[in-house]
Amino acid sequence: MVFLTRILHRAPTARKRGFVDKLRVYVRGGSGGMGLPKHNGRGGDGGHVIFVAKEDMTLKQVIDATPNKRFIAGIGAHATRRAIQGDKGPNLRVEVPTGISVLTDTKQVIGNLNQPGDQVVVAKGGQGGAHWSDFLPKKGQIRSVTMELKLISDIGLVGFPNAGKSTLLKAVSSADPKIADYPFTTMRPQIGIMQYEDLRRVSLADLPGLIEGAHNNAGMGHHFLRHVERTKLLLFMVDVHGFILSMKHPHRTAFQTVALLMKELELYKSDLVDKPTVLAINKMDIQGAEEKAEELLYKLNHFEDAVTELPKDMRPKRRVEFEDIFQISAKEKQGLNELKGKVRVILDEALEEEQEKEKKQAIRRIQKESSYGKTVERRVDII
Ligand SMILES: Nc1nc2c(ncn2[C@@H]2O[C@H](COP(=O)(O)OP(=O)(O)OP(=O)(O)O)[C@@H](O)[C@H]2O)c(=O)[nH]1
Ligand SMILES: [Mg+2]
Repeated sequence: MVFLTRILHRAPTARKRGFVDKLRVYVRGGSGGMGLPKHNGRGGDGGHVIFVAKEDMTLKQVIDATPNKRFIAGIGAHATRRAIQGDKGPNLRVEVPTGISVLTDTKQVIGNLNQPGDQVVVAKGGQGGAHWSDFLPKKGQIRSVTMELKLISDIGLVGFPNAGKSTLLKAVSSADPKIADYPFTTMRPQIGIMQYEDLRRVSLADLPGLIEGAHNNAGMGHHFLRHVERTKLLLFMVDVHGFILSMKHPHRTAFQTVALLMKELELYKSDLVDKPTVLAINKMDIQGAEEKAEELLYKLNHFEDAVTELPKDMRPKRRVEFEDIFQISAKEKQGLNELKGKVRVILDEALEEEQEKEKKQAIRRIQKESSYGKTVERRVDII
């Protein structure tokens, strides 16, 4: 009962609080200071607005710190008789989350802040007045910029709530996500890095749980699937014992949750179904897991028949073909080395394919350019 009370208490809160992954703000560089004609004095330059990436920060915290979403840097000091050169206006340094792109309203990228400490000037300060400007200062740059959180990770974890996604992330990386025995514990995506012995690093994104009807905004909604669009591999994760959201909802077996995940993916963007995908069957340490895992594997092998358990509109049109299936216990760290190893092989193969494709494209480009070069030469000859 405690469990259910917590679910019912928790789910709506999760939905209400939401997650900000895009934020448009006003930024203005400081104006320059006035020059002083009589003494050939120069006004100080205005300060810049600078975004600085900070670890573990959210866009929500940016809004909380500055609810009016206006960032204005300091103005340069006027030149005076005592200070012929006016002081520069102070820069305004704004802490923003790591992993954002900063874009103009015309979608031009001003900068990508990928590492903590990365910084970008988003609005330049105006120059101070000097003889070349008739001692009149320039205004600072004014614009609206959008911060867009983009998760670029190699692997995206997709699963129902409580499947153990965050437990897996914690077990294989140094990330420290919140883990709890109620659904929707993870409210926003989080990335962890798996490091291999040869120092190869693979990133893994833990996403909030999906449930049936997610495309209709059930649970945390579809929103987060945006972040798996660019991943190279999807890792489906299921609790071998299935899932139940509350007493009002039907219990879904592991097979049904897998089929429902496929359906939600398909409804979000049908080509996601073609992404390389592996399946991790979790919680194999709990009694009775073996038989349930066997049943799941059997049903996956007889997918067309088994999927008729679900109402027609919940059946995926096309099934996801898993590259590999693992039986693990994220909590007891069983089967994780094998999972890590195979996942890497798949990723390395995908990388090789990508490089091969890029190489071919580059060769084609060079061939095109060189044939263009010849034409130009010939034309020159004629002239
Ligand atoms: N017995 C057992 N329990 C597990 C295992 N993996 C996770 N759990 C437990 O299952 C519960 C849910 O784990 P989480 O890692 O928070 O699940 P999640 O998929 O991230 O859930 P959401 O963030 O709500 O989507 C926790 O109580 C975990 O301790 C496992 O392999 N075995
Ligand atoms: Mg979680």
